Amino acid sequence: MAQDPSRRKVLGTLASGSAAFLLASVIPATAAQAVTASGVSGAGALIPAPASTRPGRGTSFRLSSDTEIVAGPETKPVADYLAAFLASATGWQPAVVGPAAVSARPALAFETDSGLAAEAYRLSVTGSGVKISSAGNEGAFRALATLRQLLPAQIESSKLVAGQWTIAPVEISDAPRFGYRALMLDPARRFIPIVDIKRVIDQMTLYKLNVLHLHLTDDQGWRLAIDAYPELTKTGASTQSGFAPGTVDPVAGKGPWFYSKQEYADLVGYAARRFIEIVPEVDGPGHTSAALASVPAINADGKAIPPYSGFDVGISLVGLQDQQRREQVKTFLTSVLNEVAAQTPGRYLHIGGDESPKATAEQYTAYTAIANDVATAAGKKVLAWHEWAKGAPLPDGAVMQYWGTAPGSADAALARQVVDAGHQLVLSPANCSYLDMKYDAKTAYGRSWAGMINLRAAWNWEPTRVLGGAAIAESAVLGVEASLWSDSANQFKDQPFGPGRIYAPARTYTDFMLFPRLPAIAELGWSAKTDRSSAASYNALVARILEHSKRWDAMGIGYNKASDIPWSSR
Ligand code: TNX
Repeated sequence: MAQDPSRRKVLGTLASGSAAFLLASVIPATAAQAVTASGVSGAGALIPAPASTRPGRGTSFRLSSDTEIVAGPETKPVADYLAAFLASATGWQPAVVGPAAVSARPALAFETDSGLAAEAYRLSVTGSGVKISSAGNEGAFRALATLRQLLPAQIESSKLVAGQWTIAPVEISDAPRFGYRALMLDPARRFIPIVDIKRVIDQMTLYKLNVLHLHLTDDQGWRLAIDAYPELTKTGASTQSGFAPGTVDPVAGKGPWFYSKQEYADLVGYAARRFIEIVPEVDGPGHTSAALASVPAINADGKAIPPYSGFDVGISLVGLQDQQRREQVKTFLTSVLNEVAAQTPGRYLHIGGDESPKATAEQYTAYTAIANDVATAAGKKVLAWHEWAKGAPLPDGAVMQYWGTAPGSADAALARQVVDAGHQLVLSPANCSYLDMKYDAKTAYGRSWAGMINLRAAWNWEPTRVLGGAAIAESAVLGVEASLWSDSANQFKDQPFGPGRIYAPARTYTDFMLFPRLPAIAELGWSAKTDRSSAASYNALVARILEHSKRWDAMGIGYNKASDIPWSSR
């Protein structure tokens, strides 16, 4: 690939961002040496750090073959989930019993406290039992992430382990800073089989993430079945970045590569049982080659284009030059967004809007007006990349996702206007949370147009300050997102996966790019605002990450042993 249009664009329009760019890409040469491997464990190693932790008194809790899980009907689903989770590594299937049936033995008990917010919980560990208090299942499920991390790392193993399952006494009281803590995956560019998305969802649960944003459509592929347009998942799904029609994906086999309605519904349910909301994205008016190859009527000249399997961005635009074309686009979007909305229990439809250099301002406004109306009529709130705010007036409750890199830039000013108009932002500044960026110059995959993002850069940013100038209000931030794009998922030079393999399997790429950085961003979304710039706070994070890497080993996660982290000292 000779050109990198997104990089050109960023350097062109966000030139004033060089300071932030440098900030994110400079890795102190001494970072590895600076970290003293003061081992942390148990409550001291929790990620995200809880709001409050107090050492408990007395003896440790010990899980044994006859430990029961106590739960009323309100939290039975999460109690059952816990029983199944514990069974894999311990080989014991704890009985889930109602509060009336409690024996004298130390138990894992759920209790309801309707005074707590939905995701908040208290967790108390003593020798006589573990008690989890929450308003309902959601808070109980977040507490499970903490409970898992308090148990030895081997509890994550899917195979039987002869372990000593004890937890030191502790009192934790916890609630999230932001309600939207997201990861974005990009199956449009590099297809991700459903089993691998579920695997990522399971990884997300350990870090209390609660939104999975799926970038389902782009130039290189359309991945969700739409009954009204079967061609979208024939022609439109016959490509990936680097996979022309008819080529074979070493993991996913021959195309077309897409999710049937049944598979998507199954995925949505799988996520929902883990209290993760799916936010589907249908991108436009640019990033639409796959749709343009499948639906002639939405092309400016009424003719389908050939399917696209390259690596560029900013190359496509639906026909918007006159009223007649706009009607065609509206017909298309109405069917598509209604079908997607009908399959999406969540609140939001993400309707894209990024990188549409081929659209005039007037055409862009026309598209955003159509999509806003259709999404709203389908009963969903609009989520879109921040450029969307340049278009038609935003509907009530619309949320803009800021991906700029430069505090004080025109993009940041646009995001600030959005806030001033009373809308919230999801923050995914590309130089901090675009996890398709390399960690450092040695990283085998990924890109660097927004800088390199090592663990420190992924963690050391403050959501209310990314626009530059005065901090925006806490209430203007819906949350944060780590975005793992895949348009260049194949771009590694050293081919670490054996002779002839050019494309990493999707799960190899997600494991490597998400770990260790995703837990750091999850902490930004959940934990209280704090100064993350000091060496001491960063060293403490590294100590926790080192401890967590044992857990990733038990989970079979192929994380990146980035060279600025002293893995050997764990
Ligand atoms: C920009 S920022 C994009 C994506 C690319 C990504 C690569 C934004 C909303 N769009 O189309 O995949 O850069 O880093």
